[in-house]
This record gives sequence, C-alpha cells and structure tokens, in this order.
Amino acid sequence: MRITDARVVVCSPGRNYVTLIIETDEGLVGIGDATLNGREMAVVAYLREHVCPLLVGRDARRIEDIWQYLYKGAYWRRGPVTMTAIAAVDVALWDLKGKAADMPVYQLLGGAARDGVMVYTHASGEDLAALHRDVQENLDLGYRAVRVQASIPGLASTYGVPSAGDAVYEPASGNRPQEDRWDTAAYLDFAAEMISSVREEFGYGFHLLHDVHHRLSPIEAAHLGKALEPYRMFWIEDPTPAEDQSAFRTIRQHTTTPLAVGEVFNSIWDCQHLITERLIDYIRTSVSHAGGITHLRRIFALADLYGVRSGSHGAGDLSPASFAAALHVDMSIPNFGVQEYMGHRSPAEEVFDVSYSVVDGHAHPGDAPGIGVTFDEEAAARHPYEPRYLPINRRLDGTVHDW
Ligand code: EZ4
Ligand code: CO
Repeated sequence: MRITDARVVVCSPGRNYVTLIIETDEGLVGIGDATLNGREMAVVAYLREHVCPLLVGRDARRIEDIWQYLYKGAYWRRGPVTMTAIAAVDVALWDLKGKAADMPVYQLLGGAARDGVMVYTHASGEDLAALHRDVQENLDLGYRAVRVQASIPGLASTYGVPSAGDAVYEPASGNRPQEDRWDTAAYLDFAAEMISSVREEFGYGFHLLHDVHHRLSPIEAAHLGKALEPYRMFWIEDPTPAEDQSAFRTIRQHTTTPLAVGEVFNSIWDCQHLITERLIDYIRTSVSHAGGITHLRRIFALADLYGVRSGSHGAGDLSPASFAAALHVDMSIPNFGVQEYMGHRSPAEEVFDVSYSVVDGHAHPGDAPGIGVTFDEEAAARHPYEPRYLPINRRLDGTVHDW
C-alpha cells in the first residue's frame, strides 16, 4: 500500500482544525489531527514543506519505520510543532492500517481491555450558583466525573470559564491574544471555597477534578493540594509549570491530593522523571500532541510500570479525529485512568463524521474500520481558518505570568 498523496486542510467549523489526509494506491484514505491551538500554521508549514513530500511513494503499512524516519531522521527532535506533525502522520497511518484490515484500531492494539472509557466533562460558571447549575446538568446527563472551574471574584476574566452557553475558551481576538489578569492569592482562597461548595451541594458520588493551568509555584500548589484533601479530588491538573519535572517533588512531599500533568508535553522525555520517580498519578499526554498512537502508547507503557494511569487531554481544540484516536488507545491499554471530553462546537459535525459515542459518562470508539472518523473536504472549505490565540496572563502589576 503506497502513499500517493499527503495534504493538509485547515478549516474552522466552530474552531480551527488542521487535518492531514493521506491517500494510497489502494484507494484507502487515512486522516490525522495536526491542530496546535494558536500556532496552527506552524504545523501546516512543517507538514507541507518538510513531511508530506517525504511521504509520497512510501509503504503506508510501515508505521514504526515512518515514525522513526520522521523523528530520528530530522536531527531536530521533539517540540510541539514537530511532534504534532508526526502525530498526524502516525494517526493517519493507523487509520489506514485499520481500514486495510477492516478493523477498528483498538482491535489492532490488542482489543478491548474495558467495556467503555470513562470520560470527564467540564462544568463552569461566572459564580458558584452558575457552576452548581452546570454541575447538576452534567450529572443529569450521566457523567461520573466532572471538572469544575469558576470565575475568580475580583478578576475581569478567568480562563476555562466560557461565556454562558458557549464551548470555546479562547476569546475571538483576531491577530493578537487577549490579555487576562491573574492574582494567585485571590485564586487560592477561592479555589478551596469552590471545591468545598461543590462537595457540600452534591456529595461524594462522582469524581471531582480541577485544572490549575500551570499557574502556581510548587509550594503554592502544595498548599492547594493540602487544602483540597478533605474533598477527595480525583486530581488537580497542571498545578505548576512542568518543564521543571523536579518541582513535583515539592508538591508530592506535602499532599496526598492526586496530581495530573502533561497536556503540553510532546515526548516521553518530558515525563520520564515524573513517571519513574512516581511524582504524579495521571499522565495527560495526548495522541495529537505527543507523537501519535505509536508514541503515546510508549509513554503509557512506561507509566504502567510505575503505577501511573492515563488521563489524556481532550479539550475541544483537539479535533474529533484526535478524540477518536485517543479512545482507541484508551480502550486497549491496561492503565487507563480517565479521558477528558469537552465535545466539539457546532458545526464541527458538518466536517467530521464520527463513529464514537458518549453514553452515561462513558465513551466507545465504535466499530468502524480505522479510527472511525471521516473528513468532508467540501464542508471544510465552507469554514475557512480564522486566526485565534490563547490568552496571555499577566499579574496585577503587569508581569507576564505562567500558564
Ligand atoms: O488550555 O486545550 O484541560 N484542558 C485545558 C484546555 C487547554 C487548551 C489548550 O489548547 O487545559 O483548556
Ligand atoms: Co488542562
């Protein structure tokens, strides 16, 4: 099965997605997600200029060889742009392999290790009453795990709290990012109040998660973890910027609140010490940002050796092709923890036709061959790319703060 064409399509059906399409001489077509939120066109150029021309003529069945060729062969290794591009190729090749075998990808990965994949959903609100309404709605929909975020009193805007009824966190800001203000003290006081209010209102019959978006120092994160211990969190996510893996040792020494990190990681080397020194409980690397199914499985296999479970990133900026690929991995690994599920903003469904389903808080990839997602290029052309950035975060004195 030779690759005859590899091309990249950028579209914005509800938000921006970059999709790699690989065609073969057997008439089969595979797709992979190459979206890197706010830096989309960098991956487009990497693929178009440096990767697609190298794919044409190659044997599409040689997934591992092509992965190594693109990773080791480039000399310049790792990094979000490179690894997102390689991920898109890898997922498209797994999609093709599944189609050639007439099997869903999870069957090729060893088959179902569980009946379905527990997902966690997002609940948020401008205040605690609005957050509680959203939590109730999600529990009514059958979700068993809920991530809660609410606007921090006194700050003009809080990331992760979309305007009512919307499902996108990035403000429509055109060619420049919006600038938000951040106050760690206000956040720390409010976070404990928010989490305790949710447990008081709804009890302990579901898993409770919270995302810190890398905004605390290690000792501040330790303080938060300790403060939240009574509320039996499923995890606190991204408590501190994680390029310094040793920072987690400080947090770990002080709290039993489970820790999750890794949505911005792109390689096994970003989490080697976090895993082997048991500094975290969940590794959040995603299929589309951490080198595809091939590399993500390697990360999860390492994590399994050390009792660390998966908890892949699954926000709406990861396209339906990415979410589907994640579900195939989640279904088949022994150390699955939870899968993030934010859903996709309309009209994504015009462009991506999916075989996966989410029922009672559990997702299943479906049994269509490959990853089970088809991409409609004509529909995509109706929704052209719109530049959009993640916001910048500044402290009250104007200093640029961590994400
Ligand atoms: O900020 O996906 O857990 N989810 C998150 C997301 C991320 C975006 C970044 O592109 O933290 O909202
Ligand atoms: Co996150």
